[in-house]
Amino acid sequence: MFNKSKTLQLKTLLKAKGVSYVMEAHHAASAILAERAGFPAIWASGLTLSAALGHRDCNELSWTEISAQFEYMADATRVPILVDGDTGFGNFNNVRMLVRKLEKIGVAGVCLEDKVFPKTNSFLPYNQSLSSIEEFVGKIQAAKDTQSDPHFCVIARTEAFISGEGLESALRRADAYQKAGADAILVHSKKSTIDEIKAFCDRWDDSVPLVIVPTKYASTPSEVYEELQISMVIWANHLFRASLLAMEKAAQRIFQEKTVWNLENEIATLEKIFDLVDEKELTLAEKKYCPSLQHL
Ligand code: SPV
Ligand code: MG
Repeated sequence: MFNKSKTLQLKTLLKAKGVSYVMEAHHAASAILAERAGFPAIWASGLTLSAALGHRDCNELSWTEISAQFEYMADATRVPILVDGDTGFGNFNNVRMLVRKLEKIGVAGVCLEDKVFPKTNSFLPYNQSLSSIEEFVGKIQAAKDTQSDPHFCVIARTEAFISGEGLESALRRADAYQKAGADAILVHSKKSTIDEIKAFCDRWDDSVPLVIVPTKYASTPSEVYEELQISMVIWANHLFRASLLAMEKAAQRIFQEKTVWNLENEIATLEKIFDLVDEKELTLAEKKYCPSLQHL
């Protein structure tokens, strides 16, 4: 798998029969853990990446600031990174700049959503206006025309259900986006059941693969994704949520108990940190390239 370029790896996953499961990461460490767990691709989530930097998911951070984070993630892993590109951080011209930058830093694909800039996280009950189909089609075309690697993936995400526009609008938008060149359609829903997604799948013509984000309808059994012939399922925020709770508990306990000793067996060892950043590799390289270095 790893002799394929990252862009081709992502495209292959999108086109493959069966469901691929993709895990969220918000920095290099979480990306490495997702890869080591076996996930074949990583979702660079706008929500968790912003939150990890102390910001809201409404484009408070600039695209250059978060691109720096994407680059750390791409450098640290061999599986493809699919970037949550929000609305493209502006108009079609910002989309072009974004795609150029993402290709340069080794990102395999971008997902663009049809909201207006600045966007608001889909699970907040306000500011969910959509851009016109015409404007978003222009952004998809601009992204596809800009990419230099033919395998770089542009996924068009419709927020028609999120905004309340409903099924007909979702289908109309998705159709226009795939005709504009999108490699896949992400259809999002904030319902606690998969009903909206199922209704969409029943009418979708399968012209391009479908991607979903079952954060709110997380109780859906995975067989249902297979039945609906979903191509990619994104677990969009779960590593961040897991770490948030673990860190909160540790901070509270250490503060209350005035010692770290009681936690020693419940937190990662130092060896685990050294392993995360592959200290062993450097030791071997030192022996090869700098044998005079003293090793205790
Ligand atoms: C993200 O992870 O930032 C997403 C998915 O875009 S959601 O939070 O569901 O909008
Ligand atoms: Mg997002």
